[in-house]
Amino acid sequence: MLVGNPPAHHGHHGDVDPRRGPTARLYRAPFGAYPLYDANGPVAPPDPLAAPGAPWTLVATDAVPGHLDHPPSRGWWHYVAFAEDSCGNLSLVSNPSAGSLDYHLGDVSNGITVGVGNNVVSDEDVSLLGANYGIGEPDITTRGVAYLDVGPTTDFLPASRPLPDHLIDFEDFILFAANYQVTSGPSGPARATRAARAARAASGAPEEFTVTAPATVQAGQLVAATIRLNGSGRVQGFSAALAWNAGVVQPVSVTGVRGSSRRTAWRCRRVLAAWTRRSSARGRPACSATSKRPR
Ligand SMILES: [Ca+2]
Ligand SMILES: [Ca+2]
Repeated sequence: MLVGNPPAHHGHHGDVDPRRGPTARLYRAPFGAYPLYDANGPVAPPDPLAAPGAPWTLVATDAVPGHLDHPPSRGWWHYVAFAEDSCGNLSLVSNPSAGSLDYHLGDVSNGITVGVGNNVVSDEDVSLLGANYGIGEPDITTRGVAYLDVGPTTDFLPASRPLPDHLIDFEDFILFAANYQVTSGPSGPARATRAARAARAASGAPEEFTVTAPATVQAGQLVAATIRLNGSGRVQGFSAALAWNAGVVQPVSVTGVRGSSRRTAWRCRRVLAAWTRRSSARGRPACSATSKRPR
């Protein structure tokens, strides 16, 4: 069973196998509602024992393996199936599928209308994210951009159910990045990229970033600290929190350096960012950075 991105695209595999009899009746029900799902309170998954009644909707009366479903709206969908014999008798209901998205996380614009996707995460979507990056509530509601709050997901993977956290930040950005230019349907370059990434992951090469800064400074001295990434290709992005000894240095500026590519994992050994401090006293500036969930 497949869940499609409307109007005509590929979807994601569910785990209901309708091969339970001569024919299989397939039903669909949503988990919560797009785009926030259970962000505002607990949501119970649809009860399979309620099928074929509400909230379950009949999808097909003769589903076969590989059945493609186009839900009427965006959501996280569960499926159950009944086998039906030649006399119209129904089996017990199947276990529900684990759930599937019918859209790409990060597809929030079609280039014309914000909040309406076009089945690809591209520049129009990243631009919209950038225009609202760093906001939380009440700004998300005031601007009407809750659809940007796609991350994190239940397991931090880009096809999993969103756990919106009322923040538009790194957790959302990294999902946009993971889905960037990954279109619906067969995609040679995208598949090649994922295959190459998997190969690099299997290599076990280290992924690390380091901070370089003077151990001690004099009063009034400008101090530069740099973050360097030594990436073997698995990490697509990370968020680093900078820290320093406020009794010795005060922040002056931060300068970022573009990575080698916008859409592929970093494979570089280069300066990513440099931030400058002015020391107020002789001592140890203790510049450091901690990474938050590199992906
Ligand atoms: Ca788009
Ligand atoms: Ca978020």
